[in-house]
Amino acid sequence: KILVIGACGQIGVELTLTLRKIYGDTNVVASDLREEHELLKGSGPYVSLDVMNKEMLHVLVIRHNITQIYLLAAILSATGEKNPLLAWHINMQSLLNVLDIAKEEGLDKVYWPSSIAVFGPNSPKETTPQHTVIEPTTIYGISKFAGERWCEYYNHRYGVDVRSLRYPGLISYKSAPGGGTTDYAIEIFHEAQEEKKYTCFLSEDTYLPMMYMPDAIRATIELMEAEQPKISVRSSYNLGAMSFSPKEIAAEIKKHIPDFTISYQSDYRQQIADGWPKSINDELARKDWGWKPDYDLPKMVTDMLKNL
Ligand code: VAH
Repeated sequence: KILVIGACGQIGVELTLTLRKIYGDTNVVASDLREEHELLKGSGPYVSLDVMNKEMLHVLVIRHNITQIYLLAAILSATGEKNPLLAWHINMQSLLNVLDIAKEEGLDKVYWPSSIAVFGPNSPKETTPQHTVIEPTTIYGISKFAGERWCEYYNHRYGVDVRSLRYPGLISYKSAPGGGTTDYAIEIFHEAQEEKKYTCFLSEDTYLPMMYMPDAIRATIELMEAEQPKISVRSSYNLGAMSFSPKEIAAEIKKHIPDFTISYQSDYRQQIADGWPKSINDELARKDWGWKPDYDLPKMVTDMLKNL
């Protein structure tokens, strides 16, 4: 049985629905601190869980015969900078609780997301390599980099089959984003449809690696279903699809909503974005387990506007 922790979040909702489609509704237990998300209601078992409570998590794993855990609960980059010590505590202790229970109970697999936020101003900006200078400057990035080190440690030392992806900014319409720096790329669609205008909190040429949620969910499943010998990275795989700037996504939206206008008002999130890569080299994911993105900017914008 699979346990999804953070099932009501931006990734959690879609991952839970997809896992239920593949493995069967009753085989995927959704959990979150918050009450059950509308889209999950009636689609399978749901439990209220605080992942920081290791004993509660351990009891839940045993009671529900859990054999795999997907840990998606985290404080993201923008929110993290407002409360660094809380973000560090939540992002690290939740992972350590899951890894230690996975070791103790001999779970089959664990999934934990990292992020391109592990890279900092001193990393190469273009086609950022899998192995390079990694000096994150946000607490979120620091916690994700430290988490990668713990994942590799639990794999090499205790044989825990934990797998991870460095997601780019993720864009989706089914559930709200959770306080990230890339959230502008989701807000812009809502504002374009409702107000026909959007004031972007990043400057027009802030070029960032991005991915449409269907691609991110498929990448996660494909990584988790890959045969163990194919996995050569036990920290976290670079994963890419496309890169764009606010100016470029606004122009693409304008093709569908001609009188849409965008203005720019950078805030504290500009500095976070400026420290991140512009594009990612994900050749290892492509070589090891056949990664290939499906959505580019035009295809994503069309699908987002159709579904919003
Ligand atoms: C954030 N959406 O903005 C997340 C992600 C690469 C960005 O990690 O914090």
